[in-house]
Amino acid sequence: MKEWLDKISNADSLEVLENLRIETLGKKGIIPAQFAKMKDIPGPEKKAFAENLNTQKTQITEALEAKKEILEQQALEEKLKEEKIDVTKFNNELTCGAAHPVSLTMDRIIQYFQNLNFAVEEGPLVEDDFHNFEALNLPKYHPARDMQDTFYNKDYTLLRTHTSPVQIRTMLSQQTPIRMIAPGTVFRRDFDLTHTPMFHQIEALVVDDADKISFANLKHVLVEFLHHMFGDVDVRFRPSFFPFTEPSAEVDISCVFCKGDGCRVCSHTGWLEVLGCGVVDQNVFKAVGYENKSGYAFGLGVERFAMLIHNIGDLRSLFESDLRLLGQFK
Ligand code: 2U9
Repeated sequence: MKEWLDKISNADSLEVLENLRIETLGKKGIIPAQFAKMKDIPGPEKKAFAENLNTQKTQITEALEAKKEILEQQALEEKLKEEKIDVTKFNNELTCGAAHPVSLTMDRIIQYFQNLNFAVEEGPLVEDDFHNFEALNLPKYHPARDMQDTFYNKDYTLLRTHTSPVQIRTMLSQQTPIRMIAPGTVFRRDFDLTHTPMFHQIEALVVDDADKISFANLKHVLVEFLHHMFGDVDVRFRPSFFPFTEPSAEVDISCVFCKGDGCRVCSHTGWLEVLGCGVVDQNVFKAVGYENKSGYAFGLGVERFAMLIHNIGDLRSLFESDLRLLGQFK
């Protein structure tokens, strides 16, 4: 017995130890062989024999386990020594990070409107029905509230589908005049070539006493803004519909790729749709308790702006963290 315990204690590798385990406790090992002899032991001596055997088995098992732990620890230490990293070594090829094109575009737009004295407001990503829909003249039956478009939580909260609830919160907590933008992340249940379930919007809201704010003010601000972002482009306003604005318009610029001649990007129309806008619907003011006010609002998708400014063809490439794309924006 002592001979086996010595062998275990002197084992110098996990492999040697495993062989010793097989020779002692394994199916054909010495301990099971002793147990097999039990049937030949005379009755009165059986108990003492079995007890002695169990003691031996326990001793060997404990010795094997203890040695295994020591050898594994040694193996780990050797591995760590081999894999040691010399942090003092200088890497001449260290690369530098760069801001993401969506962040760059977002910052540029925010900067532009801050220079025009617009305040930057923020709000929660998890919203409720009132701030995201009801107050924006989106009644219960409106298709934009479909389960298809909105991520609902179990407790009837939802992930905001636009940044408009920020404007609602601002109007509920502040007096006119209001001149603000709401940049931020929004969520919609949409995933295909041109949609991702998370994207970024910047919306703007200007409110003052009735008749002080008109569509003409909106038009001027947007034409100046689009020239700042895209250079010498043509701008056109097309009548449209949004529940929260009346009248409403969608705004196109002449295609930045073909200069209006028609190409694949603009579907051979010569025009690119870049934002939506309108005069704030009176129902929205009613919902926040504003009386005798007028205002304008507009909204844009930051990813779309980033793609047009930086000539990025595939929306999904903005979300793939591929350094070959991101490295171009240093
Ligand atoms: C309040 C009142 C009015 C915000 C507006 C749009 C038109 C619009 C889209 C552009 C691309 C969303 O990211 S997108 O898909 N937005 O067309 N947004 S008017 O109007 C508001 C907002 C808040 C209180």
